[in-house]
Amino acid sequence: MLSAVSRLPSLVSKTHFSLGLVKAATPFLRNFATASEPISYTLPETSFKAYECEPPSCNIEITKEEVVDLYKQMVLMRRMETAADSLYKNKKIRGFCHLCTGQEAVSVGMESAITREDAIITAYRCHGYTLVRGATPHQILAELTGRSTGISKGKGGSMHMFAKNFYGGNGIVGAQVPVGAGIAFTQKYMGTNNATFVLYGDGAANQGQVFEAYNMSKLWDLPVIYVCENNLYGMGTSANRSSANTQYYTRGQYIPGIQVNGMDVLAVKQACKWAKDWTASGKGPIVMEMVTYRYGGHSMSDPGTTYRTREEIQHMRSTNDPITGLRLRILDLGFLTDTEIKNLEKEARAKIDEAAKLAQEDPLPDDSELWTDIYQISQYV
Ligand SMILES: Cc1ncc(C[n+]2csc(CCOP(=O)(O)OP(=O)(O)O)c2C)c(N)n1
Ligand SMILES: [Mg+2]
Repeated sequence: MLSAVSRLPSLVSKTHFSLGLVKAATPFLRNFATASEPISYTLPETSFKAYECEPPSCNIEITKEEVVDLYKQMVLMRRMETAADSLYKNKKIRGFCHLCTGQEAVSVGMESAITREDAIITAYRCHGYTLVRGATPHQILAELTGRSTGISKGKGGSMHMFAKNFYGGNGIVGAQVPVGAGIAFTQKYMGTNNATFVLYGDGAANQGQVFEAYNMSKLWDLPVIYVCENNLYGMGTSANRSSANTQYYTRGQYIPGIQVNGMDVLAVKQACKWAKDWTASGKGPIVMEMVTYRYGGHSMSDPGTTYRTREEIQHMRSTNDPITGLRLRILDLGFLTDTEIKNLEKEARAKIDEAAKLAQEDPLPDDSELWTDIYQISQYV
């Protein structure tokens, strides 16, 4: 009888990284002096692939403080999405709801590499980005439950969340890509030396407007990083059925690109730092493919198991999970003990339980809110 792994679709076994990623590639380094003192660490060689450029270095500096913080953020995000899942199933959240469970390392790693003056724009799978851009779990869960305390005053819902220098939360597949190029144009025009990270999926990657945005941004050498979150599926269609070339990092043709292990938060951080330096040095756009995986269905109305096997999902969880991977590293490096990690997880659970409780008690938006935030009443829009 075939093992579960050998029955996986070839795309998954070819595209994804093995459990090797979670094993520390450097010897044990337990003698760090303080939580904020950096130590040298080597990422697995398979972390990056490059197209028409040199890949980022696998040698990085990390501190205990930073690694533990990344872990806490990913755990908090996963808990928040788990709470959203159960609120939805209890009919406290209505309408669309797209969870990012499994993809936490991308948003958390990205935010840790940039500043709040850099911009991010994404599609509808946006709860995680809203969290890393500074919204509280309470504001996000209140938005999902349609409360006036939500980040969009309860009027946006799952797909329409915003924060400072976070331009959404966009429901039309691919539409955020040229908008992101426009934000980068503004950054260049204003001479701010910031960059824009534009996220889109493997499904969106085939749209014409993506290539139009590539073209304009290369002509003007805009500080834009096109980040394809390749979670292997666009709704129920696998990437190899929708894309003639699934090496998304090569699809900028005249724009260099890198492929990144999007299940490894440290690799994501290193890649985003590298990409920001690239744009800051005036070399123009870069394409980045984050190889990742969503555990849940496309949205809450999709069980997510009709177009892929349960074995595949289980395999990804047990060999590539971003949280388990970082937990193993933390233990390996002697940064925290098992009990300390369990305590962090308990704290995250308590924070989210409290946020979910508050969100459900908060008031609905007032009827008068129907008429606000529709038009910008000013001379300059
Ligand atoms: C212009 C447009 N076409 C179709 C849809 C319906 N739709 C919503 S999500 C989606 C799949 C997109 O997949 P992908 O870009 O891989 O993103 P993921 O959901 O995997 O994050 C489709 C076809 C839409 N919202 N907008
Ligand atoms: Mg996808």
